[in-house]
Amino acid sequence: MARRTHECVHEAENAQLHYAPAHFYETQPGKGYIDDVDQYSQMYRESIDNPELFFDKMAKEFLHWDTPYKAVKSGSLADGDVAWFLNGELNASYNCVDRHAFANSNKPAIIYEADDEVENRIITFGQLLRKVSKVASLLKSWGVKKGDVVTIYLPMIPEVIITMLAVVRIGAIHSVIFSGFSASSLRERIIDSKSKVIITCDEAKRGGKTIHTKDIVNESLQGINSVTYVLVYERTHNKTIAMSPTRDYWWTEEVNKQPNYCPPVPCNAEDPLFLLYTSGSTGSPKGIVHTTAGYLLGAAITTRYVFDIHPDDILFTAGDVGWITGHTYALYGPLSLGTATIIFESTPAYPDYGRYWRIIERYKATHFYVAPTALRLIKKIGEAEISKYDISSLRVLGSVGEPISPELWKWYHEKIGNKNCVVCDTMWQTESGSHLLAPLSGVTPTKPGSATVPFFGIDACLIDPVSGHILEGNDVVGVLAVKCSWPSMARSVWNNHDRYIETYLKPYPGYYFTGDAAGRDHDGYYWIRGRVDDVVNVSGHRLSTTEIETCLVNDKYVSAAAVVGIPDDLTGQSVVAFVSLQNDNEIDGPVSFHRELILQVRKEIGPFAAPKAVIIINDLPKTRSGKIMRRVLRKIASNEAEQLGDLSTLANPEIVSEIMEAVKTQF
Ligand code: 6R9
Repeated sequence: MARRTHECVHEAENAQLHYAPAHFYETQPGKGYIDDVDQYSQMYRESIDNPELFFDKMAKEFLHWDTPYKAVKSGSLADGDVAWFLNGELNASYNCVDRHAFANSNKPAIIYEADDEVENRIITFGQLLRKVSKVASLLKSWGVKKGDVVTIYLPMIPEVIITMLAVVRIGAIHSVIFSGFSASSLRERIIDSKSKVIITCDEAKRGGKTIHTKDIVNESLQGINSVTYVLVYERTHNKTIAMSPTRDYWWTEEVNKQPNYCPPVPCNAEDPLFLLYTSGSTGSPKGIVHTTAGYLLGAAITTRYVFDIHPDDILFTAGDVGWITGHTYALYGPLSLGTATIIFESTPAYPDYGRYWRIIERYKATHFYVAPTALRLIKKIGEAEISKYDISSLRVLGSVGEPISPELWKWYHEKIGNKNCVVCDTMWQTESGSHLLAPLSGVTPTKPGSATVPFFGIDACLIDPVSGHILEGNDVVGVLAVKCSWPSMARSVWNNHDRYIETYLKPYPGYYFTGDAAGRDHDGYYWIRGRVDDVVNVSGHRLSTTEIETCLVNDKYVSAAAVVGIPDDLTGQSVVAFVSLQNDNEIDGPVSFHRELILQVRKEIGPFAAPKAVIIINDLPKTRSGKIMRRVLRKIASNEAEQLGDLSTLANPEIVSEIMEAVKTQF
């Protein structure tokens, strides 16, 4: 993988440089923040050569501080003790709400596009301040204090943003669990974070369907006595749901009686702001810890410079707030800048494929930020709807979560952008907090399929995975790493700092390891090639193969399981599970058994993790030391059996032809 290669040169040579179209500049509400690519280069150099000076200026310009910091940065990647803006104090909720409410209380903050359009609402900064204050006061009265973790299990409704801001207003830490997660995933995360308070709703609405959210919470809390309060927002007003008389409280009754103002608690710059669980290469999910000042600064500066956000722009981030994209670019980025954010509860297909475009037309959204998987779906099924709407308010089209192919990039540019917008492919991670690689809209020339160049402060490099040496120069492929800390990088894994060090800082000592492979072409542009660990990316959702395998082997008939990700036209990658059985005579019939296993994954982890296929084989391909050779399974399932590579370490080579047969009958 580390060799100098022509592969990425080819990609780059084929890639035509795209400059921002005239329409982008004509409709820009004011002067761009950065004049040209030379200014970017000069600022980038300063951010790397003198981060103290660069980020001192940024932190003063973008954040409101209650107490000035004493030093800009300290610690090192080698020691895993990175800290930014030492001894400074600030409050994230104040930065996202109060200061904008004081400046212009009638300005829209949250534009809520409900599952059913008749329920749409707009919340101004002034209203947001009151709503956040009330929930914060309630939490305070329940004894929630600085450093406590509050779990939030809510769909994409304004109350999820209100609750997150209320938690951080009193210095507590939120842990938002994506509302598509099952009861057992929720339970595991509640236990790991030691949350005593859960905030949820009676039921959720998505695509016209009702989801029994509170029932899921009830199931997840069975036998957990440490949870003392559950606050239930009345999304559907279904009063028949099961409520514990001593633990569960209705939102309207409790929140409405609270005072309209709750003072924000000054927090240390390095106090945790939130936890967000993400999948890694081992089974149990990790609670990624982000801190107050560095994270907020990263969110604010990337939103402004990458997206070229101006004060009256309207940002439509279509991702769920249960993932990092929603945290950073539906909440903290836009609101810290005082920019309106669209919170979308439904799906792109409900009630029809015109939904996204209707939203953009209705609110005159200037920025649209989405994962390629949604674009693939629209391209395949819903393309005819696009031209029915006036979406000419758009200036920037963002992409996130997985690689966007050059073809899809061009389709996005032409069909959605009408060749009038900048396409902005942003590569980053839960752990990075904000963009790592991304063009600055209107400044950096783009290439379809490349997330282009590093953001300020990101000293990106490629490392030879075999020697561990840095690959200098261009036209190289290796693993993507970062040489120095940046303000919004995750500081730890909740209650497990060793795991943080092991996962991110030990693989290449002195560097932050992203887990991705990438190429750098002759212009210094980066081309992401996907994960090098056991992480699969399905529809932009990050899944651990180990977690799915653990769930499959819980079945009494399964003796071993191996899960791989294979390319999928619609979802980017899809999950294929190979299982061997204890005793296959006992199962009812292969078809119902497959279904049972798929259901088990849906139930244990969530519907989005369900394998596309379950293939029963007699044995898994293993090395002599007993390691499963997933590469063999991946190649066969991807129809690339001619590229199986070196099989000399395989202990049971006879299994290969059997697996090929089993795969053939399945697909
Ligand atoms: C923001 C987010 C992170 C992983 C990351 C990489 C993949 C994200 C990408 C991309 C290619 C892009 N990824 N953006 N790959 N091009 N523009 O998605 O965070 O859920 O933690 O996933 O997603 O593999 O390492 P997260």
